[in-house]
Amino acid sequence: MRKHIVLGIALALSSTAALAASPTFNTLDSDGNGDISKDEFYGSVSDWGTYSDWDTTGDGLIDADEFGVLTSSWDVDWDYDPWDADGDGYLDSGEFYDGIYTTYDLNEDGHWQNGEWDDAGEAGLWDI
Ligand SMILES: [Ca+2]
Ligand SMILES: [Ca+2]
Ligand SMILES: [Ca+2]
Ligand SMILES: [Ca+2]
Repeated sequence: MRKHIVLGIALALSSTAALAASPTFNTLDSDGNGDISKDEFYGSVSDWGTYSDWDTTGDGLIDADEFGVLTSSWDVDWDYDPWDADGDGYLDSGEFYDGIYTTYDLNEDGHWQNGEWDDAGEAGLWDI
């Protein structure tokens, strides 16, 4: 019983710290295996509000205009169409994070290694 309470407090503290600080490679690599899987990325990145930051209309979707603002702000040259996997003209959060993840998975092995993470950070996705 006592163990459970202590563990609960430790988890609460660590998740608060993760939210307050800039995300780091180690924060995202929750299983500590040296790369960031898609699940690890999805699990943490949604807490930072990145998607909602770019959804300026607040409809829960990123349209081509919002995407255009993002790419010019980050100074990147990304095509909207391949990101919109189901072709409905909007990016839902899954398509958005998939697009980011795939863009920076340079060796296309389905995992982010440290260098790939750095590249995404330098593009302005997070402060490093
Ligand atoms: Ca990992
Ligand atoms: Ca929107
Ligand atoms: Ca879509
Ligand atoms: Ca990779």
